[in-house]
Amino acid sequence: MADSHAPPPATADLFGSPDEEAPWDEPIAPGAVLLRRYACSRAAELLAAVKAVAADAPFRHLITPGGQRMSVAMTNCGDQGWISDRRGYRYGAEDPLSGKPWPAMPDSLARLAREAAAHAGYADFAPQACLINLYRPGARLTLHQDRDELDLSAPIVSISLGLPATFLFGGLQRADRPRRFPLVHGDVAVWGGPSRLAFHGIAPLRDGVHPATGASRVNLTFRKTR
Ligand SMILES: O=C(O)CCC(=O)C(=O)O
Ligand SMILES: [Mn+2]
Repeated sequence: MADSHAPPPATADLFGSPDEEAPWDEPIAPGAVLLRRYACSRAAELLAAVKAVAADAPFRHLITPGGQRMSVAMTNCGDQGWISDRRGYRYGAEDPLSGKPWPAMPDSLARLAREAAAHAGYADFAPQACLINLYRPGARLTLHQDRDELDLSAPIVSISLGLPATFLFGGLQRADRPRRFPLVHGDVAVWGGPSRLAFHGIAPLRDGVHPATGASRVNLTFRKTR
């Protein structure tokens, strides 16, 4: 073995594998923060949970009220799931594909969302919905507000896994020019308070392959719906 006496890298003990960085916070607006690499150490567990959810409630491309097929494929877990169709955007307790309740939110997901919210200054976040977005290269989410929730006092917690993406984060008016932030595997975005209704989106995903997810990006967005 080469160099068996070399000390382990400084982060090895705390963060599991030597190539994992220690997380750090990057505030981006009042009430909004990027928790850089916050979910890295739990990514494998999160992706296993996503796989189990998708086995029950498969990813599908929803249709917007305007009749467009969304480029991002979606599914949900939790008491409520976000859906879109010709009738509009809304939350519902059942998966319209199966008529059955959405799969329960795995504890690993709920726990991480709650901890991330608390870390960002939002104590006692109890998400009822976890929307899971699957992006393949070219998929995008145009600028929008998350405003289908009845309780806007709770923040949004959004975990990025797999391929990197560009997060567009604007202001409270659609016309406010969004700033662009790279989001990579394990980053968690939390926004609430004065930023709860900020316009945001994801630029078209670029080609690539990630060791954890292959040619895709997985995003988990946690919300208190009512
Ligand atoms: O994929 C992301 O990072 C953002 C997802 C999002 O904004 C949404 O699902 O409403
Ligand atoms: Mn959103």
